[in-house]
Amino acid sequence: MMTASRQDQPPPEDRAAPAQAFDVLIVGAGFGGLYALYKLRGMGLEVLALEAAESVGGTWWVNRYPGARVDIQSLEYSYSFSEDLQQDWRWTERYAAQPELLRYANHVADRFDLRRDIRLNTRVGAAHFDEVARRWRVSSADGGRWTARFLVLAIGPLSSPNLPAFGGAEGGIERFAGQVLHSAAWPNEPLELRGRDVAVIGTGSSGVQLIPNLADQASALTVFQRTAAYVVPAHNGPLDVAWEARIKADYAGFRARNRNTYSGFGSELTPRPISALDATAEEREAAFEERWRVGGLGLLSAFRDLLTNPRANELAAGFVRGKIRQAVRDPATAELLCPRHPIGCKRLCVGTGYYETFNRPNVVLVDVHAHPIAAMTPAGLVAGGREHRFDTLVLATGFDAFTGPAMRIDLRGRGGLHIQDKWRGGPLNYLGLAVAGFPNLFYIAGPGSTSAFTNFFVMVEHHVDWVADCLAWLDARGHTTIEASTEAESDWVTFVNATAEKTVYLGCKSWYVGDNVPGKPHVFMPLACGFPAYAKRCAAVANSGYEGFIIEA
Ligand code: N01
Repeated sequence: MMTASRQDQPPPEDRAAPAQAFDVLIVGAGFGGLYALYKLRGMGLEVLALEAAESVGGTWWVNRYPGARVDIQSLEYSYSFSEDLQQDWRWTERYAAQPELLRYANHVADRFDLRRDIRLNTRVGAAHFDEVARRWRVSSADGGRWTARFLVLAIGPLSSPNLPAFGGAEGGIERFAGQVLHSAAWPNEPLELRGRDVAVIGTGSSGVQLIPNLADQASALTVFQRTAAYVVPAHNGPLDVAWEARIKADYAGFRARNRNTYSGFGSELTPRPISALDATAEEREAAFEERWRVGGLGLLSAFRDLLTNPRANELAAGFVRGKIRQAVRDPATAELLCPRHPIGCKRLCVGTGYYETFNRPNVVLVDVHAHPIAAMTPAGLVAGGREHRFDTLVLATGFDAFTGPAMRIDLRGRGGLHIQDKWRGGPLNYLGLAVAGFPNLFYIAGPGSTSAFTNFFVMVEHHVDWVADCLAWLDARGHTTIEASTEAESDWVTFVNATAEKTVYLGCKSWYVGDNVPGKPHVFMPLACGFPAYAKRCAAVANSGYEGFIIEA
């Protein structure tokens, strides 16, 4: 199992240097951590953000692979908390590429003077709750020590790379003598792939973005596909300035309408309020074609039931398979590229020229579903009884999602309860925000919330605002700790599972259920009720005086 092995740290309290004390420690300076720092510091709290990387930006710092780009339109995938910021910032493209998103993160850090309270190159190794002092004691591998009343994990749901063993000790990745890259740990220095034989393992969102770019550079590209991906066209291009002006004329209204959609974006593309099964074949074709022409994730909202009714879903899936057969010249390759699972069950991919890439003479597709990768060799890998040789191996194998990022920290709550023990059978939490046994800990955009299905900016602004209100409420009443009750946690997990049952998300293997990581429990981890319903529940809990939480004076 790829989940981080437990790396027990020396107890933070035993370290020599005195710990610095804060009101709040934030782990992570990606878009969640930056906003948490801005918001909580603005309340007059002493806050420090600890970031493992050498830069702010989180996912947009580590995922620097060629072709990395957001799949939600930039005017939507951005902060709404500052009217000045959202008016001033000019996106150049409909879907921002990684360098522009990183510039945006840096701009936000500078504009709001956040850097003075961010410590970079600081990987949190341990965080233990001290029950006597009622404080978190936090330490980093480089000897840093801090304490705080509150710990905010802004570590993201997808920040722990998945590194499959490929043949285990006998034929593991270390046997390969060439260069190995992972999409989520891409080198910062320029990389020359021209003239090289390159292989890619993985055809999820990262692979789909990488593959056309690698095919442009490499002399030969071999794509090892275990599961075919549904890929809709991005139709990216320069940002339409007339659209930008229209949105900016009432940005607050646009944001509010987006917050009222299932996914926190796409309010200008509402679902037809009917079942796909109730439309005629011509109406359906026209609806899917229209969404295909627009591009992006909107295909899945062409009808109201594509993600809840398997028969309706199959109609959309069949439409995309038709597009694949049109795009790919070799019929056998086209069939191999046609996914068979429900569309949207794995996260839908948005790409540019993905299927057409397989028409290129330098690109070969290898099926590692029928013939799994048996072993790595010094020159390549063995699958289907033959050796495939290459110079560079690109792993686009995704993430140990949701639980991985927290479980690689030596994170302990009451009585020394370790998060790896607590979450051995899957993530237990309440509202996707709090974990029983871990007082004064909040997880931003983690498991049990709608994070995986919600525009990340909508998610993190909502979570941080909820946490900020909670801290203000506690302080106003002189309370010191807040902690989810085990009953509320158990009810929440039941709700998460019951919601998933009503969707197509259980119809395939995916990172939503941990199936991409060998040995990880098969548990549905995100919440699929849609952002508005989720936000309503969070608000109801706050308005009730934090029902489901144990609060101590
Ligand atoms: O990871 P993935 P990803 N042998 O898990 C394959 C976000 N994101 O990094 O499907 C062979 O989706 C695996 O095969 P299978 C987005 O939310 C967004 O691509 O498990 N193959 C799959 O093909 C996305 O969903 C963007 O059978 C193996 C691939 O590796 C999430 O991040 C861009 C294997 C992993 O796909 C994750 O995307 C990038 C093995 N042992 C990422 N193990 C945007 O566009 C794994 N695979 C914004």
